[in-house]
Amino acid sequence: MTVPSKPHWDLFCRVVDNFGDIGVCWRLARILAAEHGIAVRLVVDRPEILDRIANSHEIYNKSVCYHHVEVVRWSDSIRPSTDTSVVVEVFACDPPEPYLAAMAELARCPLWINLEYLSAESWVAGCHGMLSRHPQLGIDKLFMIPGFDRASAGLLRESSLDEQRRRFLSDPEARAAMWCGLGVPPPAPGELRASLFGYENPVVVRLLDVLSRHSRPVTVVVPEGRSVADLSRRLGLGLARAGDVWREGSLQVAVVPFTDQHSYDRLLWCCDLNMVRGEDSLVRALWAGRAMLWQAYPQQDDDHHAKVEALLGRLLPFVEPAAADDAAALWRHWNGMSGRGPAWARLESTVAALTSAIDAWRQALAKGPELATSLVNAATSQIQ
Ligand code: TRH
Repeated sequence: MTVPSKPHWDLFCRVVDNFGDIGVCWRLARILAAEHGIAVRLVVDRPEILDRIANSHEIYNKSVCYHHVEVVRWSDSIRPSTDTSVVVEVFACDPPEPYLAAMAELARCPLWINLEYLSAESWVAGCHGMLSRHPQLGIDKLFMIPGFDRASAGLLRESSLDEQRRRFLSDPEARAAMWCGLGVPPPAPGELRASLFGYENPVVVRLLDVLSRHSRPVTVVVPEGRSVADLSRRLGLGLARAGDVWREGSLQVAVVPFTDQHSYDRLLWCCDLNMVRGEDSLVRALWAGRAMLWQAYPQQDDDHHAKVEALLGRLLPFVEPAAADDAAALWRHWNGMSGRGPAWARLESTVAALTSAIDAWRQALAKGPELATSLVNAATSQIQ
């Protein structure tokens, strides 16, 4: 009996900025390999960035394989093999032209997918699943757009995620070990614990000011990175690296190491309020089901405001009506948008309302499409 060979997929990733590009690619690659039995080759222009989120200390001067994903450095000499069945370019990153030309010459041209950025906006329904033809090579590229409903490709989500989260949260020793690894004591009874992963944001200082006068103790845990640098500058402090702590009134701000994706998930699961940004940490905070404040990647001419409005439009139906205005005002203010300022005095009840809302939204989203499965389904229907 011959064992059917694994399907071979190539994923192309350019690290434009930050961790979002590689973060999404790495997560997608792992799910495809682990849950769909696909042999994945991840072609990335800056594989060393993967070290930060994959917790590996490999040197990337040759291809390496971990979690059953082959990681290779982007080069113009890369070619598809006769086994390559799907090519995913992530975020319109333009695979090398010689690669595309070689693809067009194969006896069976692979399915070519452009995986777009996540969006909550309504245009997704009209664009997801569209084809675009390469002007010279005559091969089609299929647009797959992640999103929040069935008219999109859905959201990345490991099939065992809920179970992992449930097991972790019901294991006090595992939680204590996680806090110990981050160098922060576990939350004291009655404490509000928050995580902060953002871009530069003037509102953070105002929030910290409010939290320093909060009715109960608050710890804000900040992974090393842009938020820490921003805080140091704004507060005029030497708050710079993991282990640094700043205290004022009821508030303490603790800088923790930037961890791998799995450890970051666990931090999100354990916090009462998660301040996240971009794309992948937004989705992870949703799956954590705790109160969440999202900072959109700032764009020229405030183009990101429409993204905030679109996401709010999907969140607000889950927020209890009495708290909806406060929640919306807080989210808009956090993103530098005009309008009514947040009701800081009602922060506690806004966070409580957001907790219920995000958890209800999480459950609804879990019934919707899963992104890696959507790509696999697209590949399967092309082969049939
Ligand atoms: O890093 P980001 O700001 O990436 C952004 C967005 O993707 C945005 O859409 C894109 O246009 C821009 O880059 C260029 O935020 P994001 O998407 O949340 O990615 C962060 C990744 O880092 C995510 O996979 C989670 C991971 N992470 C860790 O692994 N460990 C950590 O300690 C933290 C804080 C994050």
